[in-house]
Amino acid sequence: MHRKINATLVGAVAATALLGSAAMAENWRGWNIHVEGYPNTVAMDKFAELLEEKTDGGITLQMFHGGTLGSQPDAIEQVRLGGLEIGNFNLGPIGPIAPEANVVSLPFIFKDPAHMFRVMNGEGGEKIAAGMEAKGLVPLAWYDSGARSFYNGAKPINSPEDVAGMKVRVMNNDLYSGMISQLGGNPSPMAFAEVYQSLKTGVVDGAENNWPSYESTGHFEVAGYYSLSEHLIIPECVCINADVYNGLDEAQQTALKEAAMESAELQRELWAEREAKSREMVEAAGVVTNEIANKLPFQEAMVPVYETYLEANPDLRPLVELIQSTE
Ligand code: GTR
Repeated sequence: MHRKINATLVGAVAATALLGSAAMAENWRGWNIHVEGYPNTVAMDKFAELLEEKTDGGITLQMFHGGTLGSQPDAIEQVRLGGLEIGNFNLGPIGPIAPEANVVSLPFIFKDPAHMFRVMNGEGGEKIAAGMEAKGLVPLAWYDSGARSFYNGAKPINSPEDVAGMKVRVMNNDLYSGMISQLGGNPSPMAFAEVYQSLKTGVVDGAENNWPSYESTGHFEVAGYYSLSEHLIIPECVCINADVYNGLDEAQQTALKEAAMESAELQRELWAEREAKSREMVEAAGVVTNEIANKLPFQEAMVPVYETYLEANPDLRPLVELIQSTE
């Protein structure tokens, strides 16, 4: 009798231990839009590796690259709802959900990528992060995305008049549609994956992106003029579902943040290299890079875009001013 009870007890304890460890081991899934070898892809793989190491195998992350788990707006929703735990997102398509994060999508708000990082690593970045957290996304680190410029097949773009009448692909965000409209063009919001075919078949006349994305997607093959407007400098995040993050203990949260920060350091190094390489590569393939002598008319045309944003979000004026006054 005694024996039997003991055996049952031992069995029960063992089963609980098994269940316990199964429940404790976290197996996460992560979304990334970019192809193999892209700085973000390499850095997100590094992030997964570091996370597993720093949590002694307590958290594993399987990365899905190339946008195989869906478009970026869909993936952002998935991470917010908890269908996916992690995503490497551009703040562009997060803006429509979190007004604070939309501030980075105001054209020409940043002077250059270094200015963007000074803001994101300071008070401005804290406010933006808080706005994202309130919508279910916790940013763990910021990645570089360079500056975005216009490209098309017909001619170099030197003034807003050159954009007039053009159909231009933008990411899903009313600020970008407003930006193209103010230049006299027709905005065409569309998923990243559809842009190549749309450029090729003439569904759109042009698009805008940074050097590495222009190169890695092959867009340069079907739109050979790259005009250096550098109108948008948008940070990217390693973002996690807020409930998942808040459910972790302190040690795990620290491990997670460290892993993300270390991956971001790597991403920024790789980014600098890739920007130069991508430019070289597409120019060697025949792309014409066009320096825009005077960007002022583009900047002046954006006044109504700022007004619309501030009318809808009067409480965010101080954040806009904080960014503009950050040296
Ligand atoms: C890239 C960015 C992607 C995606 C893409 C796009 O530069 O890294 O996350 O936003 O642009 O234009 O859709």
